[in-house]
Amino acid sequence: MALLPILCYPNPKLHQVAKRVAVVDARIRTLADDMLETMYDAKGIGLASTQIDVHERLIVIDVSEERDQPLVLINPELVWTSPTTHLNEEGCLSVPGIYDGVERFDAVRIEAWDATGQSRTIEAEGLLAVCIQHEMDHLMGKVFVEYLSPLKRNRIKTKMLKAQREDAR
Ligand code: K1U
Ligand code: ZN
Repeated sequence: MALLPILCYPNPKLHQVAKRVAVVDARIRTLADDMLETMYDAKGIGLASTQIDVHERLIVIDVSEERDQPLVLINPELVWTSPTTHLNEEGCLSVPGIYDGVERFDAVRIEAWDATGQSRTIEAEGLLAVCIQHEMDHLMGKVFVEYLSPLKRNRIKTKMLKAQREDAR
């Protein structure tokens, strides 16, 4: 297992659109294990492959209190969304220290392959539904700050670049 470096906003690689995984093989299973280790280490509830500069449709999630219910979702596709939405406070491991409200569907149904390559249907609500939508956005090259106003987004961009310059010193 290995810890992987997480790309930070506004890195342009975060806007790359991920391609479908062709086959679930040992490489993909190792990638999923490494992503789970990286997510747990960073105290996140989710991580998309885009965030670790791999542009194949793979996300990992664990929203359980005990951090013992890992989900590996390969080639996730949204097949149903609830008619209602809700404003949720979100954070992002690629935008450390920034939290803001994003409007998301209250519930979603997705189809995805699991780590064995088996197709599964998952119905989600609450934090799991929010996290799935956030991670699927990453696979499409979208970071949650893009839902915010241009003014807020530019302030966040400036803050992130300043922090990255100081870290590089
Ligand atoms: O994709 C990521 O960057 C992970 C992100 C997932 C996420 C958090 C909150 C709402 C939607 C998606 C995180 O895990 S951020 C850190 C975190 O653990 C957290 C932050 C706010 C609320 C709940 C958890
Ligand atoms: Zn994120």
